[in-house]
Amino acid sequence: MRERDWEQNWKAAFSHDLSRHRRALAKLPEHSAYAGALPGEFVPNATVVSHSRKWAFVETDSGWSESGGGTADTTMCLIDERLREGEESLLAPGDRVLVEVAEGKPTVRAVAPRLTRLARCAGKHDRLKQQVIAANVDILVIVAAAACPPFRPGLVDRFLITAQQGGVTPLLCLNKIDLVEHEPPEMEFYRELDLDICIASCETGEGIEVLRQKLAGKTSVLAGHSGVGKSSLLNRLDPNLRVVTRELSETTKRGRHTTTTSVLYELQEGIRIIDTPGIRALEVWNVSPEEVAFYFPEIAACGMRCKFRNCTHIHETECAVKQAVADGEVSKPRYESYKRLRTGMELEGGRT
Ligand SMILES: Nc1nc2c(ncn2[C@@H]2O[C@H](COP(=O)(O)OP(=O)(O)OP(=O)(O)O)[C@@H](O)[C@H]2O)c(=O)[nH]1
Ligand SMILES: [Mg+2]
Ligand SMILES: [Zn+2]
Repeated sequence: MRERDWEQNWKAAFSHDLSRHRRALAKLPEHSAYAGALPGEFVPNATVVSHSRKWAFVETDSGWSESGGGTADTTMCLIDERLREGEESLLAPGDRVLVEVAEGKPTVRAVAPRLTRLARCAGKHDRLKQQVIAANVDILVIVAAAACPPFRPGLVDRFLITAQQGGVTPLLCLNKIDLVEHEPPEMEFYRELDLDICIASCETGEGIEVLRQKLAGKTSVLAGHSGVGKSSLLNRLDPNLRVVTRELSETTKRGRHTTTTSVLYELQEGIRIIDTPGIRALEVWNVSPEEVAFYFPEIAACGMRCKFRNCTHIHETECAVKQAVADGEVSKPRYESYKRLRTGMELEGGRT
């Protein structure tokens, strides 16, 4: 694929054909060293739509005139190679950046501090502490399927904590409601939490208008397992988008990881929404046992009264938390969600 084609087909290159995308990157010219110093203070003038290691697609603010390649509203930029990753990813869709033309090429030369983020904490061996999937978003739409793939409350719980950590308001979207007669029973727990819920079907269109209203005028990010219908929801919200979607695998009954890179889309009614790749079943996702305690302060407080200082509040017979749940002092849904997170982590090798 030539650079020019890639410029024109960047959405395709970014969103569904990773190998083609990699080949395209391999053929792109190397960075040319740019002499000017990186700015200390700056006013951002563009928003990252999608990016690779060397290149970023940005949407420039109105008034920015020196746009180079790309379509009318997006510009393909080099990323100044002197920008260094800190503890978090250097760029994520939604990041506000400063674009300047250097040697005739639009170049990302600075990244503004993030107001909010959707991030996954890296595993022990990863280079970055936080892999940021989306930046500066208002709402995290946790997409789960009522069936196919099966509803997984553990993942919803993790995302609820992730939202809290990143300063983002969560919204639970239960999709594929057309496939079941009754909601999964665990939904009862979520209804008792102070949480916005949207029941939807991309098949029948149920709930799409409600979702549209909740997202109007906001920047949001879709997250969830592969195959739950994140990209399908986008297409329902705006049929002009034609984001690539794929059926579940016949053999594994799982999603096929169709979306491979996070991309920011701009829809009507001021809806800005970032589609993300579905997360893999055992991906490390953000929560250490200490954090669990931190995000369940009422459970942590109660746990001070437990007989054992390292009480997990799960297997122990004499446990103040379990007693408090029985007495209705600690909410049962909260405790269930705590338990799912703790046991889920133990299954994944007891990370501490
Ligand atoms: N019956 C039914 N099928 C749906 C619904 N929403 C999505 N699907 C189907 O589910 C499959 C997966 O949908 P995608 O939109 O590709 O899922 P995704 O979450 O974007 O998956 P990844 O990109 O792999 O993370 C497709 O075959 C969709 O047609 C729904 O509400 N009802
Ligand atoms: Mg997708
Ligand atoms: Zn206990």
